Amino acid sequence: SAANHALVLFVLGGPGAGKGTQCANLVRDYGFKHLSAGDLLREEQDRPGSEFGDLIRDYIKNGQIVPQEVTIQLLENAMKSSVDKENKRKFLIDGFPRKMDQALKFEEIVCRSSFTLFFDCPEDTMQQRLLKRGETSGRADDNAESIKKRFKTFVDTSMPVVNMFEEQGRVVKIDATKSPEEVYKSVQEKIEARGV
Ligand code: UP5
Ligand code: MG
Repeated sequence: SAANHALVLFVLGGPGAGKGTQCANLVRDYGFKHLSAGDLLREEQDRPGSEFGDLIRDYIKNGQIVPQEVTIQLLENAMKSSVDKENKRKFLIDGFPRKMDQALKFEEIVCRSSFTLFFDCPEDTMQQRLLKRGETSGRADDNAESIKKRFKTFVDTSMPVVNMFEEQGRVVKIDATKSPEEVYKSVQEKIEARGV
């Protein structure tokens, strides 16, 4: 499969915790391929002729998790293309899996992750970041109402996934409240201690 000999790290954390920001640093310094599930869904939503456009738009606006079949297929395609076209097999899977069924299915049919980088951040900090970004991002879910729903989904649906990986000893937890530079320093120390 696309994932033969692949290295996969999951990158999780609440909305606005800084997943995308830190993934960009890791791409620059460690040669990872960054695959954001949210970015892939937004691309698919806007792709002319997509049969999933309206469905994705609706789920994202309401902070709900798009059915796993759609997201896993997008991730598999992107991984295959990365291997075939760029010969890149080290993946940061950002913002996924955020529901138990996705976690189990992905690890069963695509690839087991080495560990999950978990960005830990309180809601008030994340909310400030997202509202600020919402002034310019154009993201349909960067408004107070959607943010509230995203937080609820994160607590109810995504934290159980993080807790499962934690019980398996497969979580690297990062304090995501400090400056981006300080957060990244801690990321580097902790992943290098894990042999990355
Ligand atoms: N910022 C970042 N780090 C900072 C720091 N240390 N100090 C101060 N500011 C910091 O950062 C957010 C903002 O904060 C930016 O302005 C940044 O400059 C600043 P970012 O790095 O973008 O944070 P990130 O955690 O990536 O936030 P994002 O909004 O992307 O998180 P979400 O998890 O909510 O969004 P995602 O795109 O992953 O998912 C969106 C939706 O897609 C979901 O709600 C869901 O509906 C759907 N989805 C699925 O259905 N299934 C999936 O598998 C994935 C997504
Ligand atoms: Mg992001």
